[in-house]
Amino acid sequence: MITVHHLENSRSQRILWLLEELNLPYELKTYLRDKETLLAPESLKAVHPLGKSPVITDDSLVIAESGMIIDYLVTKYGKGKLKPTREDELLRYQYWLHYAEGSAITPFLIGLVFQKIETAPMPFFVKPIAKKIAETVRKTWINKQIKLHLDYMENEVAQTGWFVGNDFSAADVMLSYPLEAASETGSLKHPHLENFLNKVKQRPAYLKALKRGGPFQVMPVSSAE
Ligand SMILES: N[C@@H](CCC(=O)N[C@@H](CS)C(=O)NCC(=O)O)C(=O)O
Repeated sequence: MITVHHLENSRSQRILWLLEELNLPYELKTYLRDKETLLAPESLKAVHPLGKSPVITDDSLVIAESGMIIDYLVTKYGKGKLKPTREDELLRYQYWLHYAEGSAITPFLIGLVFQKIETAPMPFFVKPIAKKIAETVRKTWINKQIKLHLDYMENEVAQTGWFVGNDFSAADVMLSYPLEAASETGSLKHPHLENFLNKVKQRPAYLKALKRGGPFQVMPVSSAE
């Protein structure tokens, strides 16, 4: 039996969605984030030493990392669904699985760190300095990198409406996360990517996963802020 260790408002939403796309039965164990730090609870470390989500168990197997989990599920249980077989498409599919977590999400995560720096409690005379540093990094690096990646993905998706070939694949599930981050932070001004995101968010499996996993925010904000 597959069990998804699902942290609220997190990347594990993608795993629920994929399981719904494949119509596979699974057990759901939900973990709540700490309200102030937004970190996962210690109990998740009993499943995997890093204590991050997503992580799944499949009987005695423990599998972590979104891309690895997605490829494991599609390869083992997909019966040919959501993964291309043509060699050129398979290479492209693998590329996007790595790219989503290895490249596309990075500037958003760094943006989140600088947002934390700006809003952290500190002596009043330090605040303007912290704000200035955050602003500079945002202007000179973060925003430019986000634009670079979004422009690149816009161009790629413009070809067929999907990231691989003519059909929806598990690579689209992986890439939805950085695109949801872009949409939430207001940086998504790309018609093909917006169209892609609207399309996937209307898929019955996406909606079913939301119902099962609960409301989903990519960039949750601490209640301590
Ligand atoms: N690259 C990993 C990232 C895993 C990760 O950082 N997950 C976040 C949730 S989106 C998490 O567990 N955060 C809570 C924590 O770090 O305590 C993946 O794609 O699975």
